[in-house]
Amino acid sequence: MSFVYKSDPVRGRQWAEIFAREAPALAFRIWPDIGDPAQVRFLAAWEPPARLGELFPNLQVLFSSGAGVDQFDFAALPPGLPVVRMVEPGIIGGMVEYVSWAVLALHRDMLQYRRQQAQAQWKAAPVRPAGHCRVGVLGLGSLGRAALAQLRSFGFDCAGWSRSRHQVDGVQCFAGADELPAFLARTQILVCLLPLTDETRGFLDVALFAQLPRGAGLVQVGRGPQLVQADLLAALAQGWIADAVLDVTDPEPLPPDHPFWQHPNIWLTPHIASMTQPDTAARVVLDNLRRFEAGEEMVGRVDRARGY
Ligand code: NDP
Ligand code: OXD
Repeated sequence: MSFVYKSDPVRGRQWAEIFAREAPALAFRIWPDIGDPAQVRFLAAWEPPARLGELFPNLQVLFSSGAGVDQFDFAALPPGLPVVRMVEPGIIGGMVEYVSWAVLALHRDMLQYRRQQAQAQWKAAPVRPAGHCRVGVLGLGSLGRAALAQLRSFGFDCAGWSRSRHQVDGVQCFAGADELPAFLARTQILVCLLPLTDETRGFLDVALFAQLPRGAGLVQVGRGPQLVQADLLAALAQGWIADAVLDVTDPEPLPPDHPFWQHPNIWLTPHIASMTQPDTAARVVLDNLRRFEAGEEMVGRVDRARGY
């Protein structure tokens, strides 16, 4: 019985060490060294190979090596194959750091100070307490909730929005399309931590931006295709959005002449908000294998019909 890893091979070797220590009976193989395909029961991949069901006829679980699963073509996967996304402390910690940095940067006018420095300008803006700033997070999943817990600790006035109803300590929770306008109307810094699905593609558009208070900040850490780029440029030009921090774009990277690169009100980072950490991820996957064998629910099990 074997486990195939098909993602960054350097990180794969770190997984291999942990598997060898903690699950020596399970052969751990790094793509393309797959051994006998009929022996492959588990696959961890960012992009699964084509014709997965034919290649690995006895595959029992597909693990995403990242938090997102939008890179999977669900229709091409064997029907009924369990799919599990990555929910692990390393990726959560990285996202908490990035969102904290970005929200603090927007709250403390750091993009304005970058612009001023380029003009050799020494000009202070008033410092407002975090408690006077209303932050809203789209998505109350493993990453959204963790980011909100940290933002609360700075004292921000926090809210979150999700498809289904959640209760999160100290966070005003909104749910569903009906409550989106109220969530947006109160949100001065908007963080997007939604998965990419048919419903969230193009979600960050002019209609949404127009519901935010004028001069809002945007942090986009979900997926590039959720943002309508022309609408962001228009919202920035009109002042509906004051500044934006974008970690994800469509495509990645943007072409060299794309207006986002040189835009004074956009801070771009190259999809580095968070990354799966091999040591913690391998242990989480091993725990999920134990759960699978015991017939228990695996952490991060994806609802294939819902797309996340
Ligand atoms: P989860 O699946 O745990 O959470 C997703 C959340 O989004 C849930 O609260 C869900 O609502 C909500 N949601 C999904 N669709 C809708 C919708 N149509 N309307 C309202 N709410 C919706 O995901 P994670 O928190 O683990 O990750 C979120 C995303 O972050 C990933 O899919 C990935 O795209 C991105 N990411 C980006 C990284 C980066 O480096 N930039 C790194 C890692 C992840 P409900 O709770 O009701 O189901
Ligand atoms: C992920 C990512 O989904 O890095 O893990 O974006």
